[in-house]
Amino acid sequence: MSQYNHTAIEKKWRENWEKHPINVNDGKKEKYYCLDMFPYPSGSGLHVGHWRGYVISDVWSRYQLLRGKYVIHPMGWDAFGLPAENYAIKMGVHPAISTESNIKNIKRQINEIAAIYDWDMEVNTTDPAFYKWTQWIFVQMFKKGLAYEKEFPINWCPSCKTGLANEEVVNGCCERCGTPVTKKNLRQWMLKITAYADRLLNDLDKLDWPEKVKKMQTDWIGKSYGAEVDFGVEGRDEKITVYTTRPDTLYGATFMVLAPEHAMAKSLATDETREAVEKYIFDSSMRSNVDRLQDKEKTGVFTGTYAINPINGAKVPIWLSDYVLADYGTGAIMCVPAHDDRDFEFAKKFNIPIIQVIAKDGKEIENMTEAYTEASGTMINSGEWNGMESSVLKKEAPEMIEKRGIGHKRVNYKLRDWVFSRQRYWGEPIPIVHCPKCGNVPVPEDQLPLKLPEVESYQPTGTGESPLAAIDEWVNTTCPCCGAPAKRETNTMPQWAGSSWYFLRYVDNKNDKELVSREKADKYLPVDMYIGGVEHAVLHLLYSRFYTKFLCDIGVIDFDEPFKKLFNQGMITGKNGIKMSKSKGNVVSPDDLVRDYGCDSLRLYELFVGPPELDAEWDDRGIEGVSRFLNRFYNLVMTSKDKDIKETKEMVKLRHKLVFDIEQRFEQFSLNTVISGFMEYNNKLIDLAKKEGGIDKETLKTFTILLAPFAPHLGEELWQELGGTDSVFHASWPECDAEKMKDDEKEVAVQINGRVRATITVPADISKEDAIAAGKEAIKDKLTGNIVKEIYVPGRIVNIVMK
Ligand code: ANZ
Ligand code: ZN
Repeated sequence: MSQYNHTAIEKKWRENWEKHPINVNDGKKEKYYCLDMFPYPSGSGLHVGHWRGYVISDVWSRYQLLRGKYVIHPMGWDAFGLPAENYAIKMGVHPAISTESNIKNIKRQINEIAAIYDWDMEVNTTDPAFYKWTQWIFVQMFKKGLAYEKEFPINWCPSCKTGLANEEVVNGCCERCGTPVTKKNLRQWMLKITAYADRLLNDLDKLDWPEKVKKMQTDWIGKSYGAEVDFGVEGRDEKITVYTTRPDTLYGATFMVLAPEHAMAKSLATDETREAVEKYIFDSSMRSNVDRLQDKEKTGVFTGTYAINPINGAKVPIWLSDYVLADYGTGAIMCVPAHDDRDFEFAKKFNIPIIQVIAKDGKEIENMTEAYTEASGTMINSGEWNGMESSVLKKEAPEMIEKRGIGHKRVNYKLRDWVFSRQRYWGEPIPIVHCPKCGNVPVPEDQLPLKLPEVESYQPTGTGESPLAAIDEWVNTTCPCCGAPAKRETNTMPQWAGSSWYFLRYVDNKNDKELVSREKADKYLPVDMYIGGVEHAVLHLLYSRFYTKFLCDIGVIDFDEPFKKLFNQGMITGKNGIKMSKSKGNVVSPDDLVRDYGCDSLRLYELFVGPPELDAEWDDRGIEGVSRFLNRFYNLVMTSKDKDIKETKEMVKLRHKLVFDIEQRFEQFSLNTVISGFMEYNNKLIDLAKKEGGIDKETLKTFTILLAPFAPHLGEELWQELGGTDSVFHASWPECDAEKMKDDEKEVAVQINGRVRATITVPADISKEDAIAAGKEAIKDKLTGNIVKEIYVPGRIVNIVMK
């Protein structure tokens, strides 16, 4: 068996594609936009794990090409952010310089994949011609009141020395560096993403996305229905409003808890409790959210004051505890220990009465050992509500409470406005001027981009100001409105700013008048298929949806969801599922594998390692198998092509079955089984070739087309060997004919005791059991006696012997 020369073949076709591009927009074809999540150009380059996503998207793109589409398949760079800046701090090199050299290197590596990226569409978020529009969007949001300033305690990473959005805090730690996040009072720019909460939630229904990701966004938005209930305060005129999603349990509220930050917390203290209350408030303010959330033991302090439950006039003690969050609901809750876990734990610890108001299994429990948290069961101990079903009451109670004048219906969201400023250098400057007379004035649009100035020190100040604050010439400016001396905003945008809209820019990346022309947007957008890792489920993917909706609202584009379909690929890990990283020394570079086996083999192997949506452990050795398959197919074609083999029924049948199987698996995105399918059919064809002296051209051509998206170089080469004059990607995707897939059939006589009673048609290769069963079915009304023997003469007779 001869070895195909992958080096020569791959070189030949790369050069050919350079000269004759295969993905051309003739203005007539339907567009298909297949997008990769664009990479951050890090210094360490690509490993085999990065390859996988790019191979998946390229295979899918080439498949669409064969389906007759014009494929939009762009690539770009998400290049602002901390790593480049940290590198600058360490090496004293301007981030733009290290970014540029990283891009060069990664681009070279990406080109090794032989993907059909259209580099004419390339974008780079740090290019002023690009971030002009990132700033422009901010200005539009500012004008619509969606970008605003606010001073409040934000998440602060003491190591990155910057504020963070809620989405960037994972289990209480900085998403980037893992340092526990603390709070810091800072003036911030905020984006009012909450104004879009309902649309972001409801429109998830429109999307062909993995359910898992939709659920994560749903939970993140966290819409809940309930009521605000007003509790009076004993001996005072004030009242305290709580938010509850379980107003049905109102009779069971035996205490109340306020967040230590609640405006009334301090004032509720009495002379006896003041010291303890103030200490508790102070201690909580010193604790980071991580500590507060990870608390094993509930802590709290009694204020000495009582509230009045408005439903029954019961006197309930008011406590402070940091398990109640200041910025959710009203920052105060009514506590129902019988039906809420946290309240139960708290009540047990501080000996507060527990009143069950929903029967569990029809009973009142004598000694509760845990809360009964389900909203199902009959109401008890609940006055006029007794006997009602709790799930019904849960829905009706808000209205009842409203009618009684003790509260009102209320919908709440977990989603918070987006903290949009960062106290760092390497980001888009926020285009705002602070004027003592005019207030915040946006930089006029014709002065955008507002370019990032050169600085001497990239070091964050740690005081909550960005390094830009140290450049007087930059900070001091004049007001665009009144001309008075004014100061520039010194914060920059978060790393997510550019990636929230970059996909719109690819299709019109050189337009200096508009973000994207409406004509091009209508023609080429939105994205049909978006491929990337699942780690972006609530950050990038939520922000992008928000930006798209906003740009739709102001008429820039005419659609309000950016990504119709989403595919999350799994990660490639080293041995034992360990993430590939330089520090672990388990990074596998694609370079050697490409050299030894060729790009096509590595492309196939990247997909063969397992279902594309699942993580997979990398093992170099497996690439031998796919490489052997490609060689065997190559040899089959080379030995058959000049023999002019006439197609047999068997060949036709295999051909149609092949198309059917491959297409079905393709459409289900089961790319690993497409490849195992190729291997199976190749073996069948090789067996058949032994019998028939070779395989007919039509079958070989069909196989070659199907294989081409996976192994594009070899696909082109074999297509040419089989007489193709144009690119294989200009052939059309083969059709399969169900009729031709059918196995041959035979007529079989069905006899009883040797006398023919019926004839049936069965597949030629039917098994004995199936033939007999089919025969018996055909004569079932005549099978009256005891069957003593069943005989099948293959392809001819079923004989049932009866007594
Ligand atoms: C009484 C009650 C009884 C509650 C019961 C639950 C179960 P979601 O679904 O997340 O919106 N809550 C309200 N504000 C809070 C805050 N700022 N910090 C901590 N907890 C808060 O949860 C709403 C429920 O969480 C509310 O309903 C309230 O407790 C609590 F058997 O009120 B519930
Ligand atoms: Zn002014």
